[in-house]
Amino acid sequence: MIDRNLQYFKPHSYKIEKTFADEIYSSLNSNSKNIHSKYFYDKKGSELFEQICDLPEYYPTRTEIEILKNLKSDLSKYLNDSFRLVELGSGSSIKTRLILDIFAENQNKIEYFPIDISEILAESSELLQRDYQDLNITGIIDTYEGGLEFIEKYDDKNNLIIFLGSSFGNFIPNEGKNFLRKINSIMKNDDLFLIGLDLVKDKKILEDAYDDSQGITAKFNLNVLSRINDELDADFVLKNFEHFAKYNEKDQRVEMYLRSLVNQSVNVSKANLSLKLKQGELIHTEHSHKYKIPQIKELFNKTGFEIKQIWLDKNKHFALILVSKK
Ligand code: AVI
Repeated sequence: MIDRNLQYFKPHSYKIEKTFADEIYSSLNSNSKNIHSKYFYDKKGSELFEQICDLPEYYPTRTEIEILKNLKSDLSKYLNDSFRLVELGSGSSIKTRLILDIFAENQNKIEYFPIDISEILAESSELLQRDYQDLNITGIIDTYEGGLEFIEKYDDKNNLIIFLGSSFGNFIPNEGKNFLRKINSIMKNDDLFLIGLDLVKDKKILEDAYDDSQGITAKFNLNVLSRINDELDADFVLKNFEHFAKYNEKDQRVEMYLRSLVNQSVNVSKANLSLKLKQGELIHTEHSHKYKIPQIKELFNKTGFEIKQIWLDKNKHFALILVSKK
C-alpha cells in the first residue's frame, strides 16, 4: 500500500523467475530455437516498446487511439457506475486515459486495476494518479493469467477488461484461444471485454511497421538478449546478431527473428545451457497475427463470447471489439 489510492500486489513473484530460466532452457535447447515474446518487456524493453508506438511506420498505436477518441458515447452506453476498469498490460497511458475519461463521465470515484509483468506499471500508475484525483489504483505485478485469477477472487464489482494494442496477436492461435477462454471463465455475466486487434493489410505496410528506418524495433528485439545476459548470467554478444522481420501471408502474421551473423557459442549459466549457433541461424522471437473481420467473429463465437460492437478506423487497418459472455 503506497497511499489510500494506490496499492500493488505481486501474487506470484517466485514462479515468474523460475519460469524464465526453465523456458529459456527448453526454447533455446531445440532445433527451432525461440525466445517467447513475453520476455521482451523488462524495464528497457518496455521503454523501447513505448518508442516503437510513436514511430511513423508503426501505425497500430495511433490508429487505435483514433478509434478510441471516436468511441466515447458508443462505449459509455454499455457502462454504469458499478464498473471498474481492468487493463491487461499497463499500456500506453494515452489509451488508458481515453477510457478513464469515459468512466469519469459516470463515476466520481474510479477504480483501475492494471495487470502487468513489468514493474513499469508502478511508474505509469503514479503518473496517472497525479492527473486523476479520484482514481483508486490497484496494480497487479504478475502474468495476465495470474492477475486475472486475482481479480476473479477480489470482489463482486463489474469489470470492463481491456486488452489493447493487438497484444493478443502475439499469442499463437491455440494459446490465444485458451487465453480467451480463461478471460471468459473469470468474467461475471455482466462484465465486458474490449480488445484491439490488428487487421490484414498490404505486406509493405506490415513489414515497414516491424522494421523501422530508425532501428528502434531492432533494438527492441536485441534487448531480449541483454535481458538474458543480465538476469540469467549469459554471454550473448549483441553485435553477433541482427534483427529480421517478414510477413507470412499464409499464416497472416509478421514474424520476428534474431539472426546469428557468425558461428558462435553462448553460455546461459542460470539456465544450465551451452548453446551453439551457426552463421545465418534464426532465433524466433515474435509472431504478430493479423485478422480478417469474419475470422474475428468466428474466434469470439468459438470461445464463448457474444460480440456487442466492432469499431474500425477509416482505413480499416485496426479493430476494437466489445464482447460479453454468451
Ligand atoms: C505488443 N505487440 C502488440 C507488438 C506487436 O505489434 O506485435 C509488439 C511489437 N513487436 C515489434 N513491434 C511491436
